[in-house]
Amino acid sequence: MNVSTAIAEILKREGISFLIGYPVNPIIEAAAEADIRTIIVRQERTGLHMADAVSRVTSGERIGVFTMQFGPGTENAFGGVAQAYGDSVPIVVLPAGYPRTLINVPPNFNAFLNFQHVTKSVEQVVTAQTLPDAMRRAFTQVRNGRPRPVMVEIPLDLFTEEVAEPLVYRPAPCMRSAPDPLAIDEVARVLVEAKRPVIYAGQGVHYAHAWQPLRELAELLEAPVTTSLQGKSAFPETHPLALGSGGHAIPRPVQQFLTAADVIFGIGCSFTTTNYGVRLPAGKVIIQATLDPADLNKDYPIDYGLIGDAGLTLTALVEAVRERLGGNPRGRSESIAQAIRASKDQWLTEWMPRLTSNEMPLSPYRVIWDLLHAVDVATTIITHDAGSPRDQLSPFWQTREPLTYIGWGKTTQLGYSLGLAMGAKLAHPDKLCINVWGDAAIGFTGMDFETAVRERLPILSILLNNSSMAIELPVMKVATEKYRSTDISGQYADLARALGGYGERVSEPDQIIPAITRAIQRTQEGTPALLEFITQKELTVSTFR
Ligand SMILES: Cc1ncc(C[n+]2csc(CCOP(=O)(O)OP(=O)(O)O)c2C)c(N)n1
Ligand SMILES: [Mg+2]
Repeated sequence: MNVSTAIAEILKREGISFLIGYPVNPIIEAAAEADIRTIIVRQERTGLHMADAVSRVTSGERIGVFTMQFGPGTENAFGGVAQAYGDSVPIVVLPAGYPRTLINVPPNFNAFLNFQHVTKSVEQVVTAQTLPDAMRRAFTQVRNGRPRPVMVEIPLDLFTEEVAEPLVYRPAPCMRSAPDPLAIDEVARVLVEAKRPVIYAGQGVHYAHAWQPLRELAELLEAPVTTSLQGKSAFPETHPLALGSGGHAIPRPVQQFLTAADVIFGIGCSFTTTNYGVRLPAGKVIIQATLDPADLNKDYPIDYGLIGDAGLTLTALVEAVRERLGGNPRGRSESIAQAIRASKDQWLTEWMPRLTSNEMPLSPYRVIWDLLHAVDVATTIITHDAGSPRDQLSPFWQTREPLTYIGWGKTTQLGYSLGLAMGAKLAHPDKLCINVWGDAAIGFTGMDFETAVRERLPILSILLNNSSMAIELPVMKVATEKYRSTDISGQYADLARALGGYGERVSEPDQIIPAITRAIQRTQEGTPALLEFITQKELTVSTFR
């Protein structure tokens, strides 16, 4: 068998059932021959975002795979790979390279050289016989340790060369590591002795399927729980101990309880300093439990550390804490729950005029609030885009079930949300998959709405059209006044229809919910829907910085 057929066979053995790509790459044809569904996008970036979502919403159990051509395809893919790297998403990227005679000759784009800093591993295959080894290394890296993109570059002339038969390839193992038992004991002591501990859950909890032990630990310690944006939905946000998620915009209880905490326990998180994460207040005892030692003690000096899988860590901690507590919680939870409720109620009361506003142009907060109440949150997967929509959506969207919110922002590419919703729909056809984005965001990837139509990925796209890059208004005052530099325009419902989907423009508040109902109906019939809400240039966000 030749290299492309061998790759398709390896993908099959790795359980890959769809390959996302953009031509030309012989793997696409070989995959189709092997009955792997091939999904062709309109540009590489969206395809990578789709692969990214497949991995995210399945905790990496189904790895998203993307393939593209040498030169422009690989060059154009950079943003998608960099985004997955920034947010630590495990995907496999299979670029073609220039033929071996040219691959290292300028000015040819060389993936092996250029993707070094946005991949966990990148390898250039130079002989057909080493292809299975390279694929084994890539899948082993993507399934173990810190999740991140891996890449195998295959020079074009290699695809037709022969790999020895029978193909020797076994799927990569997936191993877990557990923290030092002595460190577990010490952290259990610190947590039990803490007067006002707060748990901060990151996306490591999602990848480890550790939602249940997280909940057990929180309930045993009677400790409030917040999450990073990436970790959002790791803990039910309707739980009495839930503070809501972090980010730039946050619910008041997040700020209040982090400020009052004596001990902050980060689980499955990097504590990375980012605009889209909370800053930890000074003077706290910090415990960090993370899979990757490279994240330990990185942005914040920590007092205690645990290295290992979030599930094994939490399970061990639950046991150690339970033992120290003699099996039972200490009866703190009612008063803590009450304080959280009071803080949340006060915060929501402050925001209610915006959340229920009858103004026209619409308040984006009203659109989001109505959306929250119009869908079945537990069976919906939602994501924001960069820009104001992220900060408007994430604090107010209360998740109930794990992996129902795709949060991101270590790097923040406008237009990412469309591919995420499409990839989520690909992995979970039974769920309602929504992206909430602005009119600048759709400018980047909007043409791939056609991919959603063509590939029958009936997502619901919520577009907040304020004819502006509103989030930039405060930093582009003169450019806006002199040259209207933040103005943008478009008729996006028309665009959705022109691309074969369902599109509706909504400008009246009492039409928000009926339009959402109609759009959901269309998605259930198999048609992607885009609702274009005409909104205000809203600049107020729920931030406490
Ligand atoms: C690729 C890329 N370039 C630039 C930015 C910086 N940026 C973030 S939000 C934004 C404008 C967002 O406008 P829009 O999507 O319309 O949302 P609004 O704030 O108007 O609601 C820009 C330019 C980015 N996030 N990604
Ligand atoms: Mg806008």
